[in-house]
Amino acid sequence: MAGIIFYDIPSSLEPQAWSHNTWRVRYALNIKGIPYQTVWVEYPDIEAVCKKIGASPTGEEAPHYTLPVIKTHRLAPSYLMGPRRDGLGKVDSWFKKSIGPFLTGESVTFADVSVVSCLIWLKVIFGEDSPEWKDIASWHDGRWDGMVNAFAKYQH
Ligand SMILES: N[C@@H](CCC(=O)N[C@@H](CS)C(=O)NCC(=O)O)C(=O)O
Repeated sequence: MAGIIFYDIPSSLEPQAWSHNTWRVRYALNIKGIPYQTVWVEYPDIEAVCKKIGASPTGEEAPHYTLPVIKTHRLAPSYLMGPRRDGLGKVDSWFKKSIGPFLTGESVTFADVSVVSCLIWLKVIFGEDSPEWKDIASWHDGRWDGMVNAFAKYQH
């Protein structure tokens, strides 16, 4: 299933979408090639649907609920994490051939920087206390958490 649900307002015309506000987002998603699934919401139902999915009102008076709204799914961790673990397994095999703590030995090289940049990215987007980062930190005998920690002094 697409990771994004896009709430749009239907018409009986062809194409079904009509609102310039929602077209702005539909065009943007299509131009970027981002997959999404449209949920059509009749105009009188906009407020109820927004409240149901936890979307914030766009106007403060009343409050006023409007579309477009997009909602992102949390993708199943196995979908995200399996390929990451496999990819890092390959990197782990390179580390195992090294005679030091870093990829090419005792000193940090740009290869380590590339690896740690991906790791810090995952740690930041998932969150330090997230199940996803805790999972990654447990892989390959804790190598990845160790690498991020080894770079802590450069993390500013
Ligand atoms: N600030 C919003 C406004 C969107 C907006 O006004 N959407 C209209 C449809 S074109 C709407 O949902 N109106 C619902 C209502 O007034 O009850 C944006 O630009 O996305």
